Amino acid sequence: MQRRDFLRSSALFSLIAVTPALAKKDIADHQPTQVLEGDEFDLHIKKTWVHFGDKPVIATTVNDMLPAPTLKWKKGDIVTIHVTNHLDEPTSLHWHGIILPYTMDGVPGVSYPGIMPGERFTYRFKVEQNGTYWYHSHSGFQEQTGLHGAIVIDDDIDADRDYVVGFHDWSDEDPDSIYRKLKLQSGYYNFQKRTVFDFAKEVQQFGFAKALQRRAMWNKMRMDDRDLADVTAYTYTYCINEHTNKNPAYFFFKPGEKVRLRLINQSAMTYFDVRIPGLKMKVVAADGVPVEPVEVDDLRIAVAESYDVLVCPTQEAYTIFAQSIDRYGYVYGILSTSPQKRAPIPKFYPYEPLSMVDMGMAMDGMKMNRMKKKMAHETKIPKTPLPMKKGIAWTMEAKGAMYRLDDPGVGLRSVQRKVLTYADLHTPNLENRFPDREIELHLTGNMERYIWAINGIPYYESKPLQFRYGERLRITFINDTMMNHPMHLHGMWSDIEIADGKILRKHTVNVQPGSKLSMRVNVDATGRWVFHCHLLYHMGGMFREVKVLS
Ligand SMILES: [Cu+2]
Repeated sequence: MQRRDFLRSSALFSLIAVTPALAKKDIADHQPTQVLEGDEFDLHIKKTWVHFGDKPVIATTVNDMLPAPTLKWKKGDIVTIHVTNHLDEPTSLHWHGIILPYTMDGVPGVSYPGIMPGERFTYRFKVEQNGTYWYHSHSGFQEQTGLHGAIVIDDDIDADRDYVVGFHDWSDEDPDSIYRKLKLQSGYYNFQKRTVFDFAKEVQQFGFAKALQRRAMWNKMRMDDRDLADVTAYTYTYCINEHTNKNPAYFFFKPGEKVRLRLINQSAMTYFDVRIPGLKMKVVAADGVPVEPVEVDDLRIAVAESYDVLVCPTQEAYTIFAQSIDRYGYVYGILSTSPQKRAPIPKFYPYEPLSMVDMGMAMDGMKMNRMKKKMAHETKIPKTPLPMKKGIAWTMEAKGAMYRLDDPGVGLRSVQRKVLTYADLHTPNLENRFPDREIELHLTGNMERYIWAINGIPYYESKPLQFRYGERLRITFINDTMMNHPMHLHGMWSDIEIADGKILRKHTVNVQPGSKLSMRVNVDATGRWVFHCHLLYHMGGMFREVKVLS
C-alpha cells in the first residue's frame, strides 16, 4: 500500500468505493516510511482504508501509516511509548527481540490484558541493546493487516547509507477467511500440487515401479512434497516497506558508498530467498546481534528474522530480489543512483519439491553434508521430561531428524552460489555456559486438519513451561512436520549451538522440516513469557506460556 493510496476519511472512502479510480495518484506522491526519534512516542492504532492490492480494504495502522513508523532508539535511554487504541477490538504491541520486563512485553493474556478499545497504555523500559528489530501486534491477525514496523537502535556498524528493508505479505482477503480456508483444506493456496503429468515425468526419470513407490511413500504419509508454503501469492501481494512491484521501493546511493540494508522479515507467513545480482552481501548482524562478518550471494530470511547486510555498489543500479520459498511470487526493490536507473529482474530459482531429507528420512539417496556436532559432554545434560500426546495433533514423526545447520534448505540446495546457513554464522565474545538441563520440544501438527502443536499438545490444552531463574537451559527442537517453523522465545536470548562450541545468538530460530536443532538459553528474566512459532496461522496451537520461577 502506498501512502498516496491512504484514504483518510470514511466519507472519502464511500466516494471512492463508487469510483475506485480516484484512489490512484502519482507515484511521486509516495513518502518514505516515517521515522520517529527520541525517548517518548505517541502511537495511535487505527483502522485506515487502503488501496494496496486490487481493491480498497481496511488496514490496521499506527498513526495512519503502513508500515508503522520506524522507531529510532538509543541504547541506555528509557523509552516511553503511549499507545492509544482507536479500534473497536482489543490490540497490543510487542517489541520483538527487545529484552525488557515482562509486563512491557505486550502479549495479551500473559504480560497484560491487552489494550482495550478507547484505552491508552504506556510502555516504559530501558533500552539495553543495539541493532535492528521490529514491533508488531500480538492480537488476533492484526499483524497480517498491517500492524508492524521497524525498530532501529544506534550501534557502531559503519556505513554511508542506512536503510530498513522490511518485507511483508499483504492480502486483500480478511485473515479470518484465509485461516478458515486453511482449516477446511490445508492446500487451498497451493497450486503446485502433483498432477498426472508430473507422474508421467517421474516414470520417465525413474521407471514405473520406482515412480509408483515414491508416490506411495508420500501418500502413505498423507503429505504433499509440494507443500512449501501454506499461504501463497494466490492471495498475497509481496512488498518491501509496503511498496509493491507496481511501485517498487528505491534505495539510493552514490557509487563507491557502503550501504547498510536492514533486512527484516515482517511477514505473517512468507519465507523469502533474497539476492542482489551483481553484489555480495556481507552479513554483519543476525537478529540485531553482531556476527563475525560473512559474505554471501543468497540468503533465506525466515519470518520474524532480521539480517543486517553491507553492500558496496559500483554500478548504477541493482535489483534487490526476494522470491517466496514456494517460487510462486516475488517482490523487488531497486538499489540505484537515480530514479531513472533500474536493473533487470532476475529469473526465479527453479521450484524444488521437498525431499525425504525434509521429512526427517534421509533415504532418498540425497547426499547431504551432515554437520557433525562437537558439543562437549552433550550426553551428560540431564533431561526433564515434558508431557507428550501422540494423537490428532501429532500425525507424523521425523524418525531420522538430524542437525542440518549447514543445509541451505529446500529450493536453495542446488544454487551454485554461496547461500547463507546458520553454520556460517557465529556470535563472537559471548560466554557459552554448559547447560544445567535440557528439554525437548517436538514441533508437531496435522496437515490434513491444519492443527499445529508442541509435543502433540496445542496451546489451549497445554500447561506453561517452567524455567528456573539463573539456569542455563538447553532446548532441543525436533521438527516432525514438513514445514519450516520460526520459533521465537520472548524475554530471553536463544543461543543456537553451532559446531565446535560456537553459538549464534538470535531471537528467532528457524527449524527446518524434519530437522533437529539445539539452543541454549540463559534464564535471566523472571515473570511470564511466551514461546511460539511465528507463522501467524500456526500460532494458535504452536504456542506455550513460559513461567520463570525464582
Ligand atoms: Cu509453525
